[in-house]
Amino acid sequence: MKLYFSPGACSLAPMILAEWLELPLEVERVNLRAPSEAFLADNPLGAVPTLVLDDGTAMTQVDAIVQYFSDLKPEAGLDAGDDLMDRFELHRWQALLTGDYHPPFGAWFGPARYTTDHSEASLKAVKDAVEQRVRNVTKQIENQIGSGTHIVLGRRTLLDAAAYAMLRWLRNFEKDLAPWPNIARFLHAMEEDSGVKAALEREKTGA
Ligand SMILES: N[C@@H](CCC(=O)N[C@@H](CS)C(=O)NCC(=O)O)C(=O)O
Repeated sequence: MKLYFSPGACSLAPMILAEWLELPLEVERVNLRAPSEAFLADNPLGAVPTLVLDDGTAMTQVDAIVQYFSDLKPEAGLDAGDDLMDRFELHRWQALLTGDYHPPFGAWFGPARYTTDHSEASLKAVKDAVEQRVRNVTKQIENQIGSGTHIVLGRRTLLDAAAYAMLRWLRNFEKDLAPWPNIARFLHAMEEDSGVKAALEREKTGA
């Protein structure tokens, strides 16, 4: 199977999962500003991650893809398991990350998509507004991590990979992450992980 990715994007989440689960995964770097026809045929929204199975089936949406990877090897225990409340917790934080956290970053990186006035002042106004929103949601994640190094259940889950891919974007606002010491500890712990290191290397080399 092949994953379309872009360096620095949320496509890092399934790349980390593939390392943790030792899944055979080809990767192909895409230019999000000038997506190829072949890529758009697999994902008309031109977004990463996009996964293409060996039979040609195209799969999109980061939550669905990381869940798919985790389900390929349930014995690795990267999902919530059967406990009802554990499942609720994992899905709740997954929804917060992709529903509340990721979208304002999309607007911060590409403000022109969110206003019809493309003057410098208007684009700056969009970025300023979404930065405030990012900071508010970030506080929730900072409290959730608490004194630990995981997002939910006090152990490594697929959500650590998804959260890492998104939380590293905070360095655009505060390089030293000083306002968020728990998130800084989480990112540091992830960056010490051999699977994360390998995924980051693949992002760099595209191989
Ligand atoms: N809802 C999608 C969002 C994916 C998304 O927006 N990915 C970003 C990179 S982090 C992207 O490809 N942006 C390019 C674009 O939207 O044109 C998902 O969860 O996979």
